[in-house]
Amino acid sequence: MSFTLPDLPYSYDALEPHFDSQTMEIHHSRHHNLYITNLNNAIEGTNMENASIEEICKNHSENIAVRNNGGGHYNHSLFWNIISPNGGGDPNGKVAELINSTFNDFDSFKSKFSTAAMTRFGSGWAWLCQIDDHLEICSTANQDNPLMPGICNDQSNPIIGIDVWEHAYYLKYQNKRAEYIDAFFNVVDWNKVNERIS
Ligand code: MN3
Repeated sequence: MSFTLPDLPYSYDALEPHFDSQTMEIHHSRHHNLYITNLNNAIEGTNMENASIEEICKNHSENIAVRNNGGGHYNHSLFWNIISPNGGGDPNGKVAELINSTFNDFDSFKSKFSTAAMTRFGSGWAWLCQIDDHLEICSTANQDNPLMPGICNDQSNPIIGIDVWEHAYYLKYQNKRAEYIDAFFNVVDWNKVNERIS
């Protein structure tokens, strides 16, 4: 079995003006696609060929090609699915309850999450993870993610991830990562986030 690039559940221009069409197209069709090609090459002929992408991240991150490209595939698949043209606004449902019980209120959460995304030096990701009945924020380098052992809390269930590689924002926002993070909150789809809570 090999991995294939998942279609986006919306068009490349659907997140305008927050995420621009050109960035979305290059990010999905070139960057994400290359991680998949490289992942398939790295697992060909190994016992990873029949594993899920979650199992690969959890159990095979000691292999650097698998770690970088498996993480790249998992992370981008999650990212595309928790943003949408229906995003933005205040959280609702279970995630709203967990944000309020963990961080007191949405603004406090937003501030802590934005700081994690701003202070990740170089390329990487910031995450909101569910661990049982509370939430934790962490950030990871490169294409690492919280499923990989010893990175965040090993029990983490990632429910939000933001890509802070420059390829995610440079065409529209240049070096202004803070503006890109603000824009992310206009596209994050709380209904999709709620679907990830276990
Ligand atoms: Mn990316």
